[in-house]
Amino acid sequence: EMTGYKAWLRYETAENETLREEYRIYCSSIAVAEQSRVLLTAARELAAAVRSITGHSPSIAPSLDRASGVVIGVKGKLDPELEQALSSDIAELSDEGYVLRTLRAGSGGAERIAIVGGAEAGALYGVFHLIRVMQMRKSLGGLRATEQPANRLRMINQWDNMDGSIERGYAGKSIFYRGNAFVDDFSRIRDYARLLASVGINAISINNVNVHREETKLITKQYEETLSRVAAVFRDYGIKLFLSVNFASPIAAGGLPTADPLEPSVKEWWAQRASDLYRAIPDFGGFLVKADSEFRPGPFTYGRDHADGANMLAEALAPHGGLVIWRCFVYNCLQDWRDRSTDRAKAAYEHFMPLDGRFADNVILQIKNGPMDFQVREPVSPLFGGLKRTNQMLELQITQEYTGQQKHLCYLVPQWKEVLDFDTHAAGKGSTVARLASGVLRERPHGGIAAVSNIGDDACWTGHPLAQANLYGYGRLTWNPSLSEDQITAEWIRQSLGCDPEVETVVSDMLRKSWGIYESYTAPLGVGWMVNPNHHYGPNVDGYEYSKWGTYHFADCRGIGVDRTAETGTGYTAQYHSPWRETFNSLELCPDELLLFFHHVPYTHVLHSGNTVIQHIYDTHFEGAEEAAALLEAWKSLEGRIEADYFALVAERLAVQSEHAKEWRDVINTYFYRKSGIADRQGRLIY
Ligand code: GCW
Repeated sequence: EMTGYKAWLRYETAENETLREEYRIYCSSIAVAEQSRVLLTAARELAAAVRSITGHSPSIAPSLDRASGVVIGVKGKLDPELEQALSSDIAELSDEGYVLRTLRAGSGGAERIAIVGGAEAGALYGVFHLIRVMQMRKSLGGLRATEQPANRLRMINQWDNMDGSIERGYAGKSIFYRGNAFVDDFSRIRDYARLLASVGINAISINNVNVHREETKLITKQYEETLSRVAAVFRDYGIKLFLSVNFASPIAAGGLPTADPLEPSVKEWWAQRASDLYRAIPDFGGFLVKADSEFRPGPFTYGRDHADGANMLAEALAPHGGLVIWRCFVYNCLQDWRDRSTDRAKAAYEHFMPLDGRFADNVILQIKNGPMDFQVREPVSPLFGGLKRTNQMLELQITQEYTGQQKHLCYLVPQWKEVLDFDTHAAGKGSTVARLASGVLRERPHGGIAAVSNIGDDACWTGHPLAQANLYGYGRLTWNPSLSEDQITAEWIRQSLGCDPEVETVVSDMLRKSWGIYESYTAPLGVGWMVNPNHHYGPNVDGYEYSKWGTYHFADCRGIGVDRTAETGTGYTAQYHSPWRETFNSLELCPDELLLFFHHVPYTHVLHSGNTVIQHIYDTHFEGAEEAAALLEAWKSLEGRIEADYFALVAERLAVQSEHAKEWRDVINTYFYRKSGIADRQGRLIY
């Protein structure tokens, strides 16, 4: 067994005999009446978990009679007695929702567990809930849970290329492709589907949004048969398949002279592609599109706008119930660094706000959490509060492009919680990103969350074994954004590393602090970047300073930061609703952690913390490097409590982080000492 391969589905045998016996009795048999694929998946998943946790194989049968056991079913198709007993629990259940409940079968009957989905997928999620309870070593007596997912779309975006590489992947090669073809053996894809379904993911796009030559052909006849087999693997786990498409496909794959979205031949071509795809995959999800972004083709070539482009694809997919997910990561990536009037942060809002209300009902705009690009700290994109009459989806990045590339520990659940909880004030108090993305606030027909995956064919999936916690936490948050960080962390640790309280204490502390630690030794106070160009790993303060990418910090001998205020800066702050526009615009009110994102200040500017900016830079970088070293020490205290190979793998990564944090510390501190000429008050070593 490869180290870390089972991730949070380890199903360790319960050591406590009483609990083990309880689980064995409750789960001695599994009844599933309907022979649908997803319900069979659910029954098999539960049987495998019970076998592993209790050492006994449950029987799987169509019904339970009066014995104890687990009934897995779907609302409206239960036996009448059970349907009656659960009537109030299941009344409001949506398709993907479920009821999980311990109850007695008739008078004198045995206690049993009912898992009832609104539809099949709900039952599968209910099963994974039950497995989670057992893995957390909790009693099954008195279980009564009703769950509904907060988001309709809970999606993963793979940035996999068919040559087997993964854009911004830090965990090996693709599990989907090798040598410009699909892999022959889908068993790893199936294992991935299990992991995803276990945390509630229901959609996946399987190729990079930068759609290259071979990938452009994925929507043609050539790949129909293979794709339908891939879709079947995911279908068993309630996950819909999406493809990223090249907007210029009519030219590149169809031999047409144009890809103009208003050209009838172009529309026909896409409509034909769509109907062929749906013949092969009747529940195909739809297209994910990166257009007119970082040199990708798009409607601009033809003098059309994004609504023209998206709606044309939407029209092709609509007859089949498909969706167009259109990314808002659109900005000028050929900026002149001397041009101070252009602000990349403003771009998404400027491009898409004027189109609000023009997108078809089956179009969803996918918006990155921040206005720049997945930096360790950014404000929330103002487009979330802006759009009123457009379906929206939040895009997060699980893969750690700018947060240590799975060499550094950086648990992103706290960052995502901040994003989801951010109150845009778009429609008064409580207009959170979570409610805008789900579509609840604006009563939109579609919405959800997508994130760029962090997995590859690495033995433990994620390069850094502890980076599995990010994939786990992401899924859980898409299901329920109000889950607390503590709960998610505890769930992940117990299921992945066992229920040793010492392990839980130490690892949860490491995870909780890790984002802050990473932030403290990298780019300061929200300014971002300062990484090496292209690969984005490691410190390079001016790496992007004189580039075309619109990513500047403007440090000179007096100060640093980007003036985005209305009065003297780029005016970006005006894209927010009150009170954020005033808060961010004001030097006094702006939160410290975002100060340099919004303001250009002298190094001697005093923060709310009471520290000057320059001293803050020195302090956080010295402390951050120390805290990174302390992560390794904390982990070492767990030696013997964690499986040896896993322990060694994590220790190795933490040692790399600890060394590399010093590199960050010294490069950043030296740079600012040389720029500012201001000494560290504590006289520590700066080069
Ligand atoms: O920041 C950039 C990444 C690109 C990525 C792009 C995007 C897929 O560096 O690698 O391309 O974001 O989100 O489209």
